[in-house]
Amino acid sequence: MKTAHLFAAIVLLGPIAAPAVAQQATVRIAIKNHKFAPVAPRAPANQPFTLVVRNLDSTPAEFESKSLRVERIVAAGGEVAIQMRALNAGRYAFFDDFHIDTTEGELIVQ
Ligand SMILES: [Cu+2]
Repeated sequence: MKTAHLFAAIVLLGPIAAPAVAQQATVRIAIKNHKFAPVAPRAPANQPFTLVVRNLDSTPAEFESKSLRVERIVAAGGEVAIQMRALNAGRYAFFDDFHIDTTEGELIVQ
């Protein structure tokens, strides 16, 4: 029965989940020496995308953006993948809430 249930779940989820993942863009941002790289990453407008924030520093960071409504702690040496909703074209400021003085970035959605 377990095998049959698993098979049924794959059949149900497969066609819906696979195309959505394949089409979605991934935007990557790294944090190094308490600075973002790139400082102004670009993302596609009007479509959901995945934002991956990788922290290369040995201290935790908190990726935060008021306009994007995101606030996520990124462990030292860690990485988070944030599912973003479709955004209008524009510029969305972000920062590391644990190192506000040195971190400043802007997501350019176009
Ligand atoms: Cu915060």
